[in-house]
Amino acid sequence: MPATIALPAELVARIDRVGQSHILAAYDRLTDAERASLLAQLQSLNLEEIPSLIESYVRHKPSFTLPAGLQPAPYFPNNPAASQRSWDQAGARARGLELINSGKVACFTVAGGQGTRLGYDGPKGCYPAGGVSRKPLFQLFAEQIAAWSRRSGHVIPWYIMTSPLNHDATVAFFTRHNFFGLPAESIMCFQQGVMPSFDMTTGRVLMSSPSEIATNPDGHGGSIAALHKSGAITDMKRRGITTLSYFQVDNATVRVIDPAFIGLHSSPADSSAEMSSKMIPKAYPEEKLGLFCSSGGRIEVIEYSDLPMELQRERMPDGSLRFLAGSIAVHVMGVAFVERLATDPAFSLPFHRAEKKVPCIDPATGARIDPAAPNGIKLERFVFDALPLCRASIVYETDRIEEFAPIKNASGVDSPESCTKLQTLRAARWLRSVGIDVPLNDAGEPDCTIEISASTALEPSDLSSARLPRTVPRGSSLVL
Ligand code: UD2
Repeated sequence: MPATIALPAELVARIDRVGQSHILAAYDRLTDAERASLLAQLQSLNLEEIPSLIESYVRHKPSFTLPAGLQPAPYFPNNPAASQRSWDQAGARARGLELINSGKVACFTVAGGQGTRLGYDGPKGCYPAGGVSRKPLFQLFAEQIAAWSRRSGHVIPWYIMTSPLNHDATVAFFTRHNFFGLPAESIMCFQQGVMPSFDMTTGRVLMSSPSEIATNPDGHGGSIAALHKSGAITDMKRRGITTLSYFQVDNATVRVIDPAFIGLHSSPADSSAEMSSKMIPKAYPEEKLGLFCSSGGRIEVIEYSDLPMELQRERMPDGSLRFLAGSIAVHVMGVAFVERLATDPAFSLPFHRAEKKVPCIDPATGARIDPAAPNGIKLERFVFDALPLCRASIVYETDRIEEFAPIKNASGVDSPESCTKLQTLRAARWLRSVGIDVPLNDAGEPDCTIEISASTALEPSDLSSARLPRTVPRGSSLVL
């Protein structure tokens, strides 16, 4: 049957005006289903912004200007008694617990990324990350959320941002695993937006097939708009949630809820309760972590690829790095703050440009192109660019072993192997704190693999009431 869906003349004119008529090159040969899908995709994109995006990000590489008077950001040290800045840890924890126990806190995971570096075929949250149990990342988080829900007497809602690339697979995974024991209605998966990918040389929008524009998720910064558009904010307000605990899907040991951090975030003396951040001291200048800086009294994160290396290498008289505070992408966000930004017509976060290999077709011939080198420009927004929009924002230092074990690469740094090692180091530390010996090898590292389940302990003090072995055998693999 010949296709019948005609091209609206007004759409043809708009596409011509923005210099992208190749998008419709194969329209006459498409089936009705393909035509409908291409028209729907075109409707969802902001065509009119394309020429300025091409001009600013494809034809030119935006140059990074170091903000005037840039300084390292001040932060609350992990040791509350540190002379540099002492703070009331018990008070902050009590304030955080009050919010958690009154049902005002929800978790928010950004899980829409493509995870290309890991080379895992599936949503990253499904990756078996438990050092011994091989529990998937989503389950590790779910068990913490379940434990906090039991403790607080409130079901803690969990919002998960996916992307069109992995939404269905993520939802199917949760359904297949019975939501890891959490009430299904307490989990809301919603999709972030996408941006067209551009041809690096011509500036034209790339086509992934004759009926589909190649797109990429619009970055974790897309979460601010997506939280609003999806109805998640409305859902939060209905449930009385005021505070979101934000974390990335790739960090196996992240504290999905941290009372002291939430308490610092909500301290009227220090913070606007709009958006706060956790940092770890960078291990070495080249470590790939965004850096917390301050300029004009505002906190901001400058990506490691933007901050000049001379600055990243600068040291203080005591030998520590001057720009020390590396972002582990853990934040607390006020629901009112997210709503204020998302509903402000003037609000937008800047785009960041990345050169990537984007499989596509040649629109003239329809031939498939699997590029061996980057051929495309992807545009993404970063959530930390919202920090300077806060009236005040705090940064809180945490400990790498306690809560930063990301899985990003298949091997080496930030890999499943380093993640398992960090889980063991943390478990060994917690066990030692309650007097249980952990065997060490010649390098002084645990000579065993240990994983402590969130249902056993969320923090070391929980172990004092747990049933634990008296010793850990050398070379053993244990889940406690
Ligand atoms: C991020 C930070 C880096 C440091 C590091 C800590 C950026 C640009 N850099 O590096 O400074 O804090 O994390 O681990 O953020 N995601 C989405 N949608 C998207 C893109 C990403 O949900 O469109 C999620 C993704 O699923 C993951 C997280 O955002 O949970 C981080 O994504 P990434 O792999 O792009 O960030 P990375 O590791 O380069």
